[in-house]
Amino acid sequence: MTDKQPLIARLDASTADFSARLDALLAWDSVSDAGVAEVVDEILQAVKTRGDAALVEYTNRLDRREVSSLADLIVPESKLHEALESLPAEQRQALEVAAERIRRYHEHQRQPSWDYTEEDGTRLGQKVTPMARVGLYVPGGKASYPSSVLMNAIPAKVAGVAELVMVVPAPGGELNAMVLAAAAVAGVDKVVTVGGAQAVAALAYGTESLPKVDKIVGPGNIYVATAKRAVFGMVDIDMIAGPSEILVICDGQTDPDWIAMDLFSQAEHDEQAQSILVSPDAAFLDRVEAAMERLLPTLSREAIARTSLANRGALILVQDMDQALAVSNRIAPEHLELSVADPDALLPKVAHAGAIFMGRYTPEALGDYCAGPNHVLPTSGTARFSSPLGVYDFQKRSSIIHCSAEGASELAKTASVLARGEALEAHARSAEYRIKV
Ligand code: HSO
Ligand code: ZN
Repeated sequence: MTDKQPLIARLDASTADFSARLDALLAWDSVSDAGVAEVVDEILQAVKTRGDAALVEYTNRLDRREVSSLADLIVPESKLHEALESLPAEQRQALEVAAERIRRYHEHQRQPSWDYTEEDGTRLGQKVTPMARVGLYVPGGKASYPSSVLMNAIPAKVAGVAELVMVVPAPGGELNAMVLAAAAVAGVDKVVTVGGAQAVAALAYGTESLPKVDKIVGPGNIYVATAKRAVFGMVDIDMIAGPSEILVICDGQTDPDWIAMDLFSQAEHDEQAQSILVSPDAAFLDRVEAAMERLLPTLSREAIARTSLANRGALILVQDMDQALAVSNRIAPEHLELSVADPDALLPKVAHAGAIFMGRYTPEALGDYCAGPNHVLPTSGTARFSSPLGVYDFQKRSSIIHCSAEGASELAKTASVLARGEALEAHARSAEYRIKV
């Protein structure tokens, strides 16, 4: 026996301490920090009052740039197309295939306007309108993913957003060519190389050179998340994403190497990511653990994955599939893989999950890149009440009411009674004028 720390925790759902251990595993450090909030407030205030000048100062200071005006931070459209053309053919083609599939999927999500006419001729309905301007934040550091550019930008464009402005920090002037190429493929209208809270401020308030947007989407570090929270209400925001998670339910019949790699695909994202396997087959959990031991050292991001698995990973033994689903529903995972022979039999019992990957041939990685559905999903149990990013997040609704003379006369009687009950005289009389005598 060695006293080496295990690679991943083992839990048994039938033991008395299971619930407490699961709760401990699900806890994570959320983004809120008084020091950060103070810095962010100062930046928001500066950009709000001094616009372009403040944006240029912060960008020069924080991103090691030496530009003299905001114009220098705007990436010309020709650069986006150059970036696309400079990619190896294979990468360019993969981006285009992924973009096409994401677009096709999201086209199904468009919500149409609708109306109906009542017998008296009164027409009621709902008019759906895209947001006019949206800002997309793309991080500059380790999580600068071209796939996330596609996943955020394409639904906005499918919704009909006229102006999609992408902000991305360029530390030392360096930009990721594949991120720019993804922006070109997705139809982003403008790219500005600013990042951090200052970029969020510019999008929310507008500056002399940059238009104010209606909604800000996209992931970012704690400064970006704090800034998004602060401007929410003045503009809409998407969600404040927590660490990424995967939960795999397996009947024990899938190749353990496949399951090990599916768990790693989440764990390699960051140290706080969470990978959980649930199975009724104890011997299978042993086989997966052995596969993990063997395969982990072959990963380029071994250190990150190892930390994530040690801190937040788990192999959970359950009695049967019903218990597996109960555990999964309690966690409400961002990604749920049903690695079983008949996933359709389990699907009706899944109450909460951001995305559901059906069967042994549907690893999360295919959904992360190119299956079609969005990879921006509710994390940290928020799948209990929220949904994947979609076209509907970039559309809003207006109610339509068109009364006929006859319809108004009838409705006014009801309105008048309610208005007088609320002691609102003008409301009552406004309605009563429409009553036919
Ligand atoms: N799994 C991430 C998305 C992603 N994976 C981007 C690879 N690139 C969201 O949970
Ligand atoms: Zn991923």
